[in-house]
Amino acid sequence: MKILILGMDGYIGWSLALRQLRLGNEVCGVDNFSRRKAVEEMGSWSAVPILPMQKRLEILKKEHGGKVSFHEGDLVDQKFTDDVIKTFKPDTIVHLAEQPSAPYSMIDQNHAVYTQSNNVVGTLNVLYSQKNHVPRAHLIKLGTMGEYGYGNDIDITEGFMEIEFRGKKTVIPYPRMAGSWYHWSKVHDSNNIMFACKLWNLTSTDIMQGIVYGTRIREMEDEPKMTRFDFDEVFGTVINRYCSQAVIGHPLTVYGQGGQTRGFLALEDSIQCITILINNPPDPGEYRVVNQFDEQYRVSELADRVKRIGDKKGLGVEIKRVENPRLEKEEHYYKADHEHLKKLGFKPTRHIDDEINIMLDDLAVFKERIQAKKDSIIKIVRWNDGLKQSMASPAVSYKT
Ligand code: USQ
Repeated sequence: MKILILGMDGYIGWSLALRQLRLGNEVCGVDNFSRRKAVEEMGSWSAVPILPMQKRLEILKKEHGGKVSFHEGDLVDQKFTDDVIKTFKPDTIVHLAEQPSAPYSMIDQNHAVYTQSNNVVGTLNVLYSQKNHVPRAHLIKLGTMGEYGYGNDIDITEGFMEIEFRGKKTVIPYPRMAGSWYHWSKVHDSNNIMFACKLWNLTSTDIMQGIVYGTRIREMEDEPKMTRFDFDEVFGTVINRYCSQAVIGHPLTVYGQGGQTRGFLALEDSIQCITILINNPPDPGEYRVVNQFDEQYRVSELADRVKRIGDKKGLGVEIKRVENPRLEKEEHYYKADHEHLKKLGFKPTRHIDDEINIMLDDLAVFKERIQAKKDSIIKIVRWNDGLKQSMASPAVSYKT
């Protein structure tokens, strides 16, 4: 199978490329290296050192020869996107190439506009090129559980819900109530993809993915094959941050009351899910939505788990409640369906405690790198006030 991975240099993109090549598929990657530049803009770097793409490709080519190729470029550039899709003619397009950080999108107007134009325009270009050159391909697009929002008083379904209104029944998209400019960009993408499928009979799976954590998947036995791992306030996600903080003796930063509940999934299982979706496309012309997470936890409970496991390793972990810079509910109802992937064969392989254990050991090796950029752990991007420290334009230039 020919698989186009948009965003191949990223946390999930690189991991997915390793897995698909091992499975014998042909992989073409695309990236504009915006993640590397934006993390640098935040005064940080990946805790796990990652090689430049040219070196990463040399490693892959040694093992997989001509089955891997790569193009540097930006999906916002219509001609670039069109040329890649027209030339490679993928069976499956996995689109991970977006600005993925909620705090980054809340820094100021420039970062909000960059996030939404980059994400929405890039996806629109992919949809047009899919229609023009590979209308029978399967587009797998990374959305987020955050599209539904976290203040719902009712259960969350997978994409759609049946309602009864004034005596009549119908099926409608589940209401989206996102909580950042970033999360809204994913909602706008979902609407555009749903419309494109209807308009042009395209086939797509929109993944509502929870928070992914972990340092490695089984293909990453050697250090040069490991994926990036962010721990700064803006690009690091909660468990990954807690583990990085634990290894350098920084208190774990629980925002507010810590009752924020989210769905979580280990990196290994995220890659398993995307692989299942690649192998099981929906019917031609279908727009399918799957909720992709395994278990749900409160962020304070996660801190307790990291402390318990870290303390057994002699880390003496401290937990600190810090003022929540975000506008979000700190205690809320949360019950979301996640049955589609299980029906397709997904079986979680990782327990969170085992994974935290592995992460703490892996990160201990790179303790000095985390220590060197420890100022990036707390920058304080306030949802209603942005980042006080003056910021220039986003590190990656954007065209409108
Ligand atoms: N949080 C803390 N302490 C920290 C960092 C975060 O308590 O040091 C809390 C936040 O307040 C929030 C929760 O942890 O309530 C999750 O924050 P996060 O930074 O781990 O995740 P989030 O901003 O929601 O975004 C991440 C990814 C994004 C993905 C999303 C999935 O960056 O790409 O879409 O997770 S989800 O959260 O399900 O929407």
